[in-house]
Amino acid sequence: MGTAEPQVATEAQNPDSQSQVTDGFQLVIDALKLNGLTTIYGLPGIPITDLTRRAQAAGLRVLSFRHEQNAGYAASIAGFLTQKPGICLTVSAPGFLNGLNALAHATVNCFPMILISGSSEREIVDLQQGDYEEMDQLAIAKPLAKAAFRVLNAEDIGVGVARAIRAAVSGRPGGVYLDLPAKLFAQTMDSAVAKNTLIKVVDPAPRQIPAPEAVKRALDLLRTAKKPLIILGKGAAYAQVDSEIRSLIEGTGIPYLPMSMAKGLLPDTHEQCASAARSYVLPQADVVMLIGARLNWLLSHGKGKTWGGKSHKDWGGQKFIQVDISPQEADSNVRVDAPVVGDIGSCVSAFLSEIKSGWAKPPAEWLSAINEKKTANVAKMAETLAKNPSPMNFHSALNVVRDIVRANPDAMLVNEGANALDFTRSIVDVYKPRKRIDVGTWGIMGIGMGYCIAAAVVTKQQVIAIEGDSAFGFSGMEVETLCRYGLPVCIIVMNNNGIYKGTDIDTTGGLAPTVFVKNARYDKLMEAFGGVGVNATTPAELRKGMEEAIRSRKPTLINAVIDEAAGTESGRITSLNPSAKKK
Ligand code: ADP
Ligand code: TZD
Ligand code: MG
Repeated sequence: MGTAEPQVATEAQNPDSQSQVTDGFQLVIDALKLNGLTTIYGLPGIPITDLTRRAQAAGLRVLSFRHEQNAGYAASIAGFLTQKPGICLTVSAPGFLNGLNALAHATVNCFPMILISGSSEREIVDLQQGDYEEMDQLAIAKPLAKAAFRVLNAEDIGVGVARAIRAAVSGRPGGVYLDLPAKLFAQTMDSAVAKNTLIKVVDPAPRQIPAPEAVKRALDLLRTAKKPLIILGKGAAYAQVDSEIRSLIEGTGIPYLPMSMAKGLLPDTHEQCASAARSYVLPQADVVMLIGARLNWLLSHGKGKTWGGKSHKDWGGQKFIQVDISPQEADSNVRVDAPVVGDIGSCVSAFLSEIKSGWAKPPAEWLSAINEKKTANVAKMAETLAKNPSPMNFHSALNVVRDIVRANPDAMLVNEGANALDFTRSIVDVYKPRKRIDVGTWGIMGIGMGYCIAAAVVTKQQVIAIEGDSAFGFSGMEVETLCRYGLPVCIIVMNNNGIYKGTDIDTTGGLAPTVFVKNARYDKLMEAFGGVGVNATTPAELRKGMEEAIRSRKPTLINAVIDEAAGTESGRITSLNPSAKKK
């Protein structure tokens, strides 16, 4: 934009100079670096353009996006993958608002993230005198963030960053907003004095040890179970105590269900994995231990027919044990008989030291009943997957993806859409922890390319993204970013010509709101920026395209042409759709 950027003391511009003076820009960079926060997902402009340049010059990795929402989603998932707050950097008002969706998403999903936005002059904003990009950003961020702070003076930058870090990662993680007004960046300070104001946060996410009596109560209850079940949620994946969780599952012999992003915590092919018998184990189980999973809509609120209740509001007969860092989570939907409050690492370790002295495996009838259901369902699915219809459908395409993921278990799997999400979740097995990242608690569309970029940057592994054609559209322009940074991302657009399917007809003769241009070629978008585009109309073409993408590690987009009639409205959650319910 045409307005002059804030002037910075020239001596401070070169971070390597022997200058006695530093400035706000430099202090923000120093505070982040001091705390090991070395990647910024952002989009430059007033007043943070120089912050992005100087951060890069100071050795931080600055990834510049095409839209702040995607930078924000990238930061949020980087937080999930690393247990350090992902940093998203935006300009004021509109850039801030574009980033805000991701901040709310981080808070809702319990991902640590810090949204840092430049803002306009307080004096003008507060008198509402019409400043450039005027907005009271702090007030707007507050209800959507776990915490929100503003720093007015350079000497407070250290404290501001430290508070933001602690708020993001301690207890239940979440999104934190840090407001940095334009005037702050140009403020100068004596370097030595300034250095003293910075804080390297000690123990930002302290362990929270569960009370011994809570541990005992939980295990006593679990011991009484005839049909025990463990549910692993994304909190369990976040905690990064994979071998302890595996020991708990294997040591007790209890069947388990992974929530979507907990898939792979143990390989989905594990003999105790009950995913293929989900609709059998939920209503049948008598004692359920939730580890880092909430009884929200994704688990039908712990009641209703899913859980063996007579009607949709009736409770089943289950008793619940809930392991969670938030002391407020228990009883949020149904009664929790044994809450265990603490960090998952400490809680699982406490369980392990108790069960070391002996644990009776669950009754054989329970295990064999589950196995019977599993075997039948797996056989039914194998039959469906083996078909090769023309045009290709979700199953025949995902059969290929399933093979490729099995052969590349270290690859990151990003997934969004409705049918494209639900079918992928149930068909494509995940073999290692934190390899599957998806739409999360809100079932949000638009996380795709931001997640791909962060996943590639954080893990350096191949990324495979399975995207509905609608879902892809929310962040599609970031294919330029993928190409610019040369990231090893292979996107498969499951192109069924629309939202849920491409066959909807508008009875007034116009276009149905759910349909898109027929036979669109999303692969050409990738070619526009020098990446590889592939149009796949058969499973064989899809397989060839994916194998080549993984071999070359080039940004690749495969337009997978899917039968436009193959999907169902709202995928698996049709019952939540008001009009469909009426029918
Ligand atoms: P899912 O969608 O996979 O079921 P949720 O997002 O609903 O998972 O639940 C995650 C839960 O994990 C949250 O209630 C959160 O408080 C909890 N959590 C996150 N990190 C930890 C941790 N380190 N220790 C204990 N609980 C955690
Ligand atoms: N907007 C946002 C941000 N999130 C949403 N979840 C929606 C809108 C509503 N929505 C869904 O819940 S899924 C979906 C939308 C628009 C897209 C489904 O179409 P798709 O997938 O092409 O991505 P399928 O394979 O055609 O079902
Ligand atoms: Mg679609």
